[in-house]
Parts: sequence; structure tokens; C-alpha cells
Amino acid sequence: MAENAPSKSTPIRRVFSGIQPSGKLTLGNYLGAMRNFVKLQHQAECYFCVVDLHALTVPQDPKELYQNTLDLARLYVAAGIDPNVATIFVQSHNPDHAQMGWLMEVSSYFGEMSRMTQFKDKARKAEVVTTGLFTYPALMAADILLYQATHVPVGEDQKQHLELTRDIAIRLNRRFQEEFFTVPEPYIPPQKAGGRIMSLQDPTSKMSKSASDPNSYILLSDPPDVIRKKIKRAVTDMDREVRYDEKNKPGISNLMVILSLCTGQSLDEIAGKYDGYGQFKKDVAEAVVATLEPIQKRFKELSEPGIIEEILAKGAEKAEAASRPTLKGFMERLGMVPRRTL
Ligand code: ATP
Ligand code: LTN
Repeated sequence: MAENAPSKSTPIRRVFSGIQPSGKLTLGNYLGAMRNFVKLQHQAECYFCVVDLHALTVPQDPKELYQNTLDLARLYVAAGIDPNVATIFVQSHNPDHAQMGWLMEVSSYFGEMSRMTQFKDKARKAEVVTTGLFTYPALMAADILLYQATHVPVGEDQKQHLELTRDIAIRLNRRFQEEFFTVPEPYIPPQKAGGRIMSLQDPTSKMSKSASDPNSYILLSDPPDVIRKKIKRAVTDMDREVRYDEKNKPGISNLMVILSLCTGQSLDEIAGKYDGYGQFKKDVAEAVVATLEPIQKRFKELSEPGIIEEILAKGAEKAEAASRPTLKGFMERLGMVPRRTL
């Protein structure tokens, strides 16, 4: 737990978030993460990162990592993040992340790192457990603290990492006897539902791109017919009532959340509108198709050679300009001798 919680009313000034280029993104990634990034860009100075160094904590095929990195950057833009408003960049393009990552490793404790549940989960399932998988949260803390982010939009699964980041920041501020690092807060979107889009086949677990059954998720790249088929096959229940009840009707509730987020209708408006599941499922499918079509169209346009590369080149410069003063100031406080230019 953070030793010292900041006031809940911290204004949103700077936002940092990252997604790993470790595969194709799902509707869950879009509705739960990326869509909020799009909204935030007009409220604060935003940095959205393709965290390729984090992806390397598990084995990656080089060709796939290369493609996934560029595709994820394209998706940020296709989803509506304006590169002239927010900064979109690749983590490894700004060397400050790797350097700050090390400084965070030596500023955190083995004991607190060992408590991270994501590591335990991933290590249990992984074929190989890299040292980087263990120290992953230190690099995440580096990402966030480098930009003095006030808010970090993350899903539930990342909250523990953010708590660790806060603990490190508070500890260092205390050591330096000044508020050198901004203590970041998680940003939880105001909407009640939508934080977790669930699997279409097992609505008690989250929609995940690493699931083995492709019918359980909708990829942002799925063509309309595939989307319609997957939603038609989505698990529901035996009664015919369209009603929000996460506990007893998790499948229908999940589809209602998806429809609500895609169309702007409230859950109450949706409930009671339908007599049976046939038309309901059709409407969910069409709403998802309509939401993803413009993203897919823009994504295709951004696949012309050179476009995303230029956006990322500019992004890396802006990112470095923003992070360098923090890195320098931190190193100075640690007693490191600054490099002099000849
Ligand atoms: P995997 O699906 O392989 O377990 P992931 O998609 O959860 O991975 P990331 O790519 O790191 O992992 O997730 C990026 C962001 O998308 C995170 O902020 C995460 O919380 C969010 N996210 C992922 N899945 C969902 C979901 N089903 N519902 C809402 N948000 C999600
Ligand atoms: N660990 C995150 C990805 C991530 C991140 C970050 C998120 C890396 N660095 C900094 C927010 C801020 C994940 O797996 N979703």
C-alpha cells in the first residue's frame, strides 16, 4: 500500500500509458484502454507508448515483434489518438527508459518486487522465466515517473504495479526531502461498466488475446462477418430476458456492456428493449461492426509505408525532450557525475 496517498482531487495534468506489442488487440483492449486514451488526449498532456521492452520479457519472434510494434502504433492513431495532440512513441526509441529502468531496480526492494502477483501468475505458466519478467514493474515505474505523470489509465490487473510505482516515488521524495517525483494515480474511467470486457465463451473470465479459442475474443482486425459469427455464438443463458445481472447473467451482461459502450445507450435503456436474444445479438454485432469499421479503414491507410515511421520519429523526439530533465535531475540527486560535452 502507498504510505502516503495524495489527495484524490489531483488535477489531470500529465497522462502516461503503455500497451505491449505482444499480439493482436481485442475489443477488450479497445473499449477498456485505448478508447479512454482517445478521450484523455484533450484533457491533459498525454504520452502513449508501445512498450516493446516490456514485450521482450517473454520470448518474441523477431518478425512478429517488428510487425506488432508498428501495428500497435498504427492502431493508436486509427483509434483516434491525434499525434499532433498526444505523443505516440516506441519505448526503446527513447533510451531514457532503459536507463531509468535500472535506476528503478536499484530504488526498489526484492521483497516488494516479490509480492507482484502478475509475476507469480506469468512465471507459473511460462516456459522460460527471464530476469526481466521479474523486474518488469521497475521498468513500468520508470516509464511513468520519467514523465511526471499525474494519472495512469490502466486496467485492474495493473493496479498493483501502480501502487509499487507510487511507493517508490514517495520513498525517493522522502529521501530527497522534496517533491521531486509526481506520485501518480490510477485513472479509472468514470463509466461503471467497461473496465473489464469478458470472454464471449466464458463470460466469467476477461476477454484475452492470448486465449486459445478465437471465438472467445473479437480482434480489432476481425472482418464484419467474423464479428457477426462470433457474437452469434456468444454464450448466453436459458431465459430470454435482456437484463443486467453480472452474477446470474454474465454473458448477457457482457454483451449489454459492449452494446452500451459502442452506441452510448445506457444499460437501462437497453434492458427491456428486447424480447428474446435474437435481435439483441444482431444489434450488438452491428454496433461492434460500426465501431470497428472506421478504425480498420484508418488502419489500412496508415499502412502505407513511411506514415507511421514519421509519426514515431517525431514522437520519440517529444518523449525524450519530456523525460530527459527528470532523468538528469534524478541522477544528479543520486550523486552521479553528469556527462560533459566536449
Ligand atoms: P492478454 O489478453 O494477452 O492477457 P492484455 O490484453 O490483458 O493481455 P495488455 O496488452 O498489456 O494485456 O493490455 C493492454 C490494456 O488493455 C491494459 O490496460 C489492460 O488493462 C486492457 N485490457 C486488456 N484486456 C481487457 C479487457 N478484456 N477488458 C478491458 N480492458 C482490457
Ligand atoms: N504493464 C502494462 C503495460 C505498461 C504500462 C506502462 C501501462 C508498461 N508500462 C506504464 C501503464 C503505464 C500492461 O501489461 N498492460
